[in-house]
Order: sequence, then C-alpha cells, then structure tokens
Amino acid sequence: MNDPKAGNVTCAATTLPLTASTTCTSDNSYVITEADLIAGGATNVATGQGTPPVGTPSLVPPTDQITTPTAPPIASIALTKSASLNDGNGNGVADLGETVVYRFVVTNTGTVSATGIEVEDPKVGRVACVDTTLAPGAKTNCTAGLYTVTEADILAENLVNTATVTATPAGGLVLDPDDPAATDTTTTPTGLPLSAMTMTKEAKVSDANGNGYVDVGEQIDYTLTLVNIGNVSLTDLKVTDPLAGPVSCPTNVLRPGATIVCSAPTYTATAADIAQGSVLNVATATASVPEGVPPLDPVVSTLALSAPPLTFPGSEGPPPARLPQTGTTLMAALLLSVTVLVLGFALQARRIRGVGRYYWAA
Ligand SMILES: [Ca+2]
Ligand SMILES: [Ca+2]
Repeated sequence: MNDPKAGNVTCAATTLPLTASTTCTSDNSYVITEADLIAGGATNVATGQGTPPVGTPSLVPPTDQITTPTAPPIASIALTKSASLNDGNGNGVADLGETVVYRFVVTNTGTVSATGIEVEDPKVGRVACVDTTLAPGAKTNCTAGLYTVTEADILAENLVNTATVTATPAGGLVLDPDDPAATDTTTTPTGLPLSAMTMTKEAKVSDANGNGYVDVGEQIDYTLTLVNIGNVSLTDLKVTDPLAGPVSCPTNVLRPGATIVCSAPTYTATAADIAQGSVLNVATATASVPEGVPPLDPVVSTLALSAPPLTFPGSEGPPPARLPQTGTTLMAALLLSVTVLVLGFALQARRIRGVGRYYWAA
C-alpha cells in the first residue's frame, strides 16, 4: 500500500484469497498544509500493490482517493504602532523641533503566508521591516527614521500619524483593503501655538567730535534685529520708527526661530534732541499670526542716546550741579572725571543697545 501523505501504511493481511479483503492503517497523522487550505481540501491517493499467482495477468494497481475539506483560507495582516517622544524640555508634550521615534509590529493573523510586507506612513517616510515574509502567526518589527515635530503639528495641537501595512498573501489571495487591523494611528499631544517675537535695537553714532555724546548734526544709524521666538510663523511683518523714518526689512515673513535685521534711514540729531538731553527713538513691530492663534501684540523697542550735559555761559565742562558736594576732596573730583571718561570710552564703541520684548503665552 502506498499513500504519500499517510506515511507508513500497515495492512492486517498481506495475502488475500479471492474476494477477501483486509484493512490497512497509517501510523502517522497528516498535518493540513497551506497548499491544502488554498486548494480548499486535503486530497490523498492510495495505491494498492500485490503479486498475482503465476500464470495470471499482472495486476493493475487499484487506487482510491479522498478529499477532506479544509476551512476557507484567511489572508490577514495586523499592524501595531507606537510613538515615543524625545521630550527635550521635559514638559510632556511634543514641541517644535523635538523628535518622535515610531515603532511598528506586523503580525500575520491569517492562515496563509504573506510576502512583500510593507508599512506605509506618510509622515515618517521609509519604514524598514526586519522580515518581509511572514508565515501564519509570525511577526516582525519595523522602524523608521526620527520624525521632527513641525509647525503644522503645533497648529493641529496634536501630532496624528497613521500607518498601514500591505502584503501579498499566498495562493493569489488578497487582503481586505478596509481591514481596520491593518491600520494603526498614534496621537501625540503637542505644545500650544505660541506667537512671540523679540526686537533688539542698536544705534551706531558718528561721534564726530569724539566727546562720547550725540551732538547736533551727528548721525545715527539704527538697526533692528527681530527674532521669532514662538512656534508659529509670523507674516505681514511691519516695523515703524517715527523718528528715523521708513524701516526696511529683508522679508515680511518670519518662521519660528528665524532672525532678520531691518534698517532705518540715517538720522541726524537736531537741536531739539540736544535740548531735551537725549535722542529718544521708539520702534514698533507688528505681525500677523496663523488662523486660530491669538494675535501678537505690537513689540516695542525704545532706545535713548545721551546728549551732552548743559553748560553755563562762561564755564567749561559739566555744570556745578554735577560737581561733588561741599567737603569732598580733590580725589573725589578726579574719580568723577574718571567715571565720565569710562562712560565716554564705552560710547566710543558706538554701540548702544536697547531691547523690547513682548511674549504672549497661550
Ligand atoms: Ca516637549
Ligand atoms: Ca559727539
């Protein structure tokens, strides 16, 4: 007796008289294969063998076959995804520029093998899996490059990321494209949108007479440095400076973290400036913010440059009121002079800085 699927077959009798029969049994159980499932049943063929008496025609080997129906094959792949935030500032939410690690586990939940395992995740780009062929019940791990949190994620107030697994099942079967198990979504909370900007003003004085003060007719060049210290883009940026005149900036859009330097026309100090003891300059910056983000209040920067101390007719140097009080020594008077010199030296550097800041916190 020969039965390729049944293994060793043993018959109760190995010699059969005419019309007699015998029963043969196999000593092993047959395990249903993927091919049986795909075929819809396990078919096996047994063939009998025997040697007839001498002088009779040779035996045509008798065969019989039986097909055991199998369960319908199932083609199914499941995806599980996780997100791990590199929370640089430790505040528990994803902030602009922080990164997220995504990990994926693909499991063959069907009853047939699958090849060409691929995970699609539009936000993270290429996903690499350890195995791309999975037997039924097997699983594999997949990884992707670091994802960096964007302004769009901040504006959405959540980093939502959906991945889908695809594969080619054996036997020409197809996966259900709408199977929810093949898709997984992670949601990572982000920091709230924040619009914030700083403006730093610098003045370069043409201290023609080298006295450390601004005098009538001396020129002042103002520059304004603006930095977007929030996490959303600022647009329609405008800077006004009534004293110096129209301010020109290289762009009117400031992305988060970006810096621009704007400049104002050269200003010439007037007698009126000197009469009030200083050249006071106030610049104001305004900008628009993305829809849904509370507006940015105007950012103001003020800078006052000293004019020379007033002098009295017939006298030279500082007025008497600036001199030390009665009873002070000559050394005290000298110290005051040194102090004025040091201040003058500082002004010779010709860089005077004023900072205006405004923060809006959501
Ligand atoms: Ca954070
Ligand atoms: Ca001067």
